[in-house]
Amino acid sequence: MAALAHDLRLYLVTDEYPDLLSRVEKAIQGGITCVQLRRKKITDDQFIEEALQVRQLCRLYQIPFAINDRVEIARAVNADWLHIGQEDKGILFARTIVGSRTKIGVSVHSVEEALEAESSGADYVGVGALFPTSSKPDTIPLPLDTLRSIRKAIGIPIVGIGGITEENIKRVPPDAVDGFAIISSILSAPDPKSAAVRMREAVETVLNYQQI
Ligand code: 3NM
Repeated sequence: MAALAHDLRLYLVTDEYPDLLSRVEKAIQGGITCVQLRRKKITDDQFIEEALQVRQLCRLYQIPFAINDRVEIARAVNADWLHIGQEDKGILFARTIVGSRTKIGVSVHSVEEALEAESSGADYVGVGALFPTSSKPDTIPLPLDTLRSIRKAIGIPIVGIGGITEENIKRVPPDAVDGFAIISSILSAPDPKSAAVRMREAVETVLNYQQI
């Protein structure tokens, strides 16, 4: 768990951005600790092509590479992790496809969903949205108390997601998460490398504070 929690500290999630590969590489150079390829609007063939490119970057910089949602593609490209939502086919199905070596993360929004994910064999959960976000319009900000309750209820690592910025990250309750998943605060920045450097510093400040 310690190694996984370490890799989850600053989790870059992708979206529809021009020059995505170059932005992701800059973000890696700035200090993100893993990358999840999340693209909703492209075909399987396009997704596979992009997945192979992002995987190559992750291998080069030796950070884990995750695929969002597309279970068969995660297996086909030998992703390190697969991340699924509540609306996907479920962790038991996913596990039969990707096997036991691929770590599986599940998005959860309540204590019940978190317990269910853990008992079904999830390796980590994503909890969100922590703050309002325009990257995923259908998500609803959760009371931070729910995050605290999820922390108490489960033993697997937790990644906070949704609208996280250098400023509001300080409002996340101490000891509630192992890492932060971010799209726009890094990928929308004019310079994703320096945005990632600043965000990594903010993440380390919050996480180190929690350990004191
Ligand atoms: N999932 P940004 S919020 C992909 O609440 C995603 O489960 C969420 O992007 C959830 O850092 C979200 O730009 C979007 O807010 C995160």
